[in-house]
Amino acid sequence: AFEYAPAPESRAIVDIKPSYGLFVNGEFVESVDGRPIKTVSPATEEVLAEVAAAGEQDVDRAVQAARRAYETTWSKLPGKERAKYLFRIARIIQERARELAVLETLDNGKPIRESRDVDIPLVAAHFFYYAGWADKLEYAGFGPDPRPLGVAGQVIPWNFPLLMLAWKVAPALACGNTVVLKPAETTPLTALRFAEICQQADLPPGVVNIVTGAGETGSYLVSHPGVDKVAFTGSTEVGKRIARAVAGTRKRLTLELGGKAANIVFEDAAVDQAVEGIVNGIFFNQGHVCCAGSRLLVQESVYEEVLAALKRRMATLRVGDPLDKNTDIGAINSPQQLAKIRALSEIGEAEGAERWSPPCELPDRGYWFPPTVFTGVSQAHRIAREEIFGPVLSVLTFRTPAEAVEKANNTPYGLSAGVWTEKGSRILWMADKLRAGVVWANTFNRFDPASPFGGYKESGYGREGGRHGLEAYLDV
Ligand code: TXE
Repeated sequence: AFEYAPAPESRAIVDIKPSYGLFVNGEFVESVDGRPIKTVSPATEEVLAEVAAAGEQDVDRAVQAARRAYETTWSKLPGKERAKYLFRIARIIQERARELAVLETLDNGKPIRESRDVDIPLVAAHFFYYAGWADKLEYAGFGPDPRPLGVAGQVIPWNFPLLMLAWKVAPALACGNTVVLKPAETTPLTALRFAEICQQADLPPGVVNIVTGAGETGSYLVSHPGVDKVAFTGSTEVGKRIARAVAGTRKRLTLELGGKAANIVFEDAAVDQAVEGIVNGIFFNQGHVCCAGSRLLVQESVYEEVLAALKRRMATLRVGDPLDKNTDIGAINSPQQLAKIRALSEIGEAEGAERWSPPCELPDRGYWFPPTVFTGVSQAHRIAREEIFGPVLSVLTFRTPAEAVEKANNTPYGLSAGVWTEKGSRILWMADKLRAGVVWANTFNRFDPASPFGGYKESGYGREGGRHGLEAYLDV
């Protein structure tokens, strides 16, 4: 088998300052009423930098800067002018892709292969895609004269830090809105680097503002009366809290929340291909993926065969240094997330499911969890119902397509699902019955900026990506 040269991507190619301020009105500024917090490399526990946890006054300054930029420049620019800036940002992201990939891997813990081949290329693709829409909004089918909403307050999680920024910032700017974005407290560094990219692209001051910090900063932002639209990706619990905070105001809201996706393998599926999809579905990005295929539903007649092949494949996965190009599974993003994964796994055992991981040596420092599969899982088990958000797969079985649908839909979530079968008619039948925003067939975790993404039920509302992603940022 072909192997990459094991030379790790050097962190020397990224210059990380010891501390960062907030990005307000086109400049890095000191926090007025915040406090310093540290961001740590989850693979080594090394402190990477100190950033500010922005206070209420900091957030207010950022929202005011965004409002001024909205009223004086950005909403007045013709779409083709906004497009020029977005194309410029997209090109700079491509030029600085290596640096961004290494920085993302350092701050988040994800394998360099993923940040290099998935995250950063998709970030650039989103800016290119929405740059293309900026001068064509009247053709988007929303009516002749769509208008921007104003100032967007955007709160994002730590699992795809720069990609979630792109999903939110690119459509907002394309439509003529300005932005105040809060990255997650454990992964602020690529958002701050994006601020530098905005400067490099000569984006008018105040069009993009970045306020770092934790939940408190996020709650100042979403409750600020100067914010016209709130966009959130994160836990269902915080999503509900934000929905309550926004209720009774003029603010528009889109929410992209948790998931508990079923990856459904029928007896006529190509087993090797399905196993690749199962592995990708749950071990990609350490399973820190809202649409992860965390429940495997296998047709009873092929259960033994699929499980044996899955275990053989899991035994080849390499866990370790995220900067090593051979690594498949990197570090768990934070001690809190590791504790949650451990706790739910212990609950899985206590409830009677059988736990298996291939032998694998985990590094001494940092936060790690081995690829893990639970068999003998019933629908009542917590590991079959709750989002674990880690490299942990729960396996259930079914006999008929109807039973597969019933089990797949038996969750409060509805973000994604996967179907593995050689039968085209069955794919269409399943896609029709599954209550999930995305249904993948004979593949998993495929993303494209042209394709809308979002949930049913408690996975949230609104769509990001594609033409539908524009809707969240326009009045029609
Ligand atoms: O999420 P939070 P956490 C799920 C996953 C994970 C769990 C907890 O199951 O184990 O959530 O992760 C900001 N007002 N997902 O605690 O708290 C916070 O600072 C405004 C699924 O990290 O939801 C961060 O920027 N903002 C998910 C962002 O919300 C608040 C991705 C997400 O953090 C806030 C992440 C408040 N009151 C976790 N409290 C997905 N759908 O992809 C926190 N924040």
